[in-house]
Amino acid sequence: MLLPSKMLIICFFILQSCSEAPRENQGETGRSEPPVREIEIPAFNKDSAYHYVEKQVSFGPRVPNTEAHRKAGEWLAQSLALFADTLYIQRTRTRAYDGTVLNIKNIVGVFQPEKTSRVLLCAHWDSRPYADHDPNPEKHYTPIDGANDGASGVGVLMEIARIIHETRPNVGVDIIFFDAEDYGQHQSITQPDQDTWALGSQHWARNPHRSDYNARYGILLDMVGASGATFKKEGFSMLYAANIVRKVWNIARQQGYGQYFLSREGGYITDDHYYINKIRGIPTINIIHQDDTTPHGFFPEWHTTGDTMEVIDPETLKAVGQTVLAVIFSEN
Ligand code: AHN
Ligand code: ZN
Repeated sequence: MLLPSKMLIICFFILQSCSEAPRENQGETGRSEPPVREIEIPAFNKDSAYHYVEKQVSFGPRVPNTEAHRKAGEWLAQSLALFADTLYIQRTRTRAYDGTVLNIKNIVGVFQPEKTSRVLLCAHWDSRPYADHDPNPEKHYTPIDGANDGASGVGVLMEIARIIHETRPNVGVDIIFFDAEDYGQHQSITQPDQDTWALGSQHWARNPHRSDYNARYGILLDMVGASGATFKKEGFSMLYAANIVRKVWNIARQQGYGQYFLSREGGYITDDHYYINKIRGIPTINIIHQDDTTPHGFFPEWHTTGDTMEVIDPETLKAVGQTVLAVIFSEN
């Protein structure tokens, strides 16, 4: 069988009881074998994804109310518009925990708007204003590059946008880049308030780009680019969308990425997906790098000036991107 070289073929074995089971194969044994559905999954290009990460970082720290943030936001919107069928820019002002009024924008790309069966993919595009976990205390108010914390998830989703513009899945897809996820309270504040994080997604969850918006489920990508990343089954994802976690982790294993997607449960992380679940009621999971060898539980350079392109490994971007593509293309 001849296939375009960039297509991968994955066979899914479907249970006999499946209502839409195709006709049974008569295998060499003459006995009936499980019917096989062949699904073509386009190949995720890790170098293209890496380039999208690098481009974001090249603007400098994407901290709300800065010139780098404005320019990066403009570039992101233009880039997503090249691939999406419809683009929404959602601008608002929001008050940060320290009283600063932030001018923020969420960027929404809609693919195949006519489809009612939809999947939401998202990541945050801003970067943290402070390296408040830097080993050097003098850096605790220095803005960070956020190559992994921010740019990696957006880079993977830009590459997916490029692909699904070319090769259409059976489901509609919405890609949302949330702003102001990482303007949460400084680490020096002793009384924690989780709601100071994820301001862009909180706004969207209360005011979606279409008032009737719905999706079957959502997938958030956060810190998906570090070399040797490990993704544990995050607490809120298991609480609100355990079946989606299982689906994604199974597909990751089938794709050969079981060393990244661990079959262990991780901590509860207040992140964009929490508000999508809680406020919007769309079951949404978080694919997030968790590491129990660090004091904060994330990758070693988290919220430090060390979160630069040096931590990014194209193989990790590929493991996540290829898995998410396989999930989307496995839907009817
Ligand atoms: C808290 O630390 C409360 N949330 C972490 C969410 C996050 C920060 N994701 C990236 N940066
Ligand atoms: Zn962060």
